[in-house]
Amino acid sequence: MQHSLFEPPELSFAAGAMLLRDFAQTEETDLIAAIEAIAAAAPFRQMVTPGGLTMSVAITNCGAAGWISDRAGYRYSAIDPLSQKTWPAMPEIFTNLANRAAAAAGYAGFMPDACLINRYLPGARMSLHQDRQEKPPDAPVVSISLGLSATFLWGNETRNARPLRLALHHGDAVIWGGPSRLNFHGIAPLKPGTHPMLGDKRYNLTFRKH
Ligand code: MD3
Ligand code: FE
Repeated sequence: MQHSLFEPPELSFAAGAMLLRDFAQTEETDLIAAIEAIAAAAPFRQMVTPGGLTMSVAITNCGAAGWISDRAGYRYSAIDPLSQKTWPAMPEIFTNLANRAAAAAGYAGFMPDACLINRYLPGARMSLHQDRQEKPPDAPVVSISLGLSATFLWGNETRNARPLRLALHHGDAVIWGGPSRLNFHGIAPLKPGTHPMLGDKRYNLTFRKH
């Protein structure tokens, strides 16, 4: 991805948060192959929110626990509700990438045990929310973007602030920890496009300690 001449490759846009442009770029082929292997065992599916709406983003998980949603609420589960089996194991290249990204942002020793994989097609979005299901709320979250670019919406600790908009491109890593960990955030509706490796898709991996 060609970046603005005026944007540094590392951007600390909020206390405790850091954007690392292109951090995962050299691993793109292996990361995409790993996502596809996970999806072959635990297919992408659109979950229902506690309010009864079907999410536009399709998800799957790998690791000891996966993020799920249904009418009963949002939570982590060791069992995939579709297959009634455990989620696929977290590939070593995932754990290793998340650990290096966290260390580069000042969170040494991060060992994720859950990876949520979001799949966006044109029009899919994620409305402003907080991620508060994780038990150690102090552990950072590492996110990796692949495929089509998206507009990330970054609010503050309340839902009503006008969010900052930040473009996330293929290969970008963002690490969220410390004071920014519980901020509201979301993704604007994905614009149609064609990515050379992923076509009309965007994947986002989020590595967490559940
Ligand atoms: C900030 N995913 O899965 S990643 C999510 O691109 C989620 O699919 C978006 O929000 C996506 O929950 C944004 C960036 C992200 C992920 C988790 C966070 C930002 C975060 C947790 C706390 C603060
Ligand atoms: Fe989130």
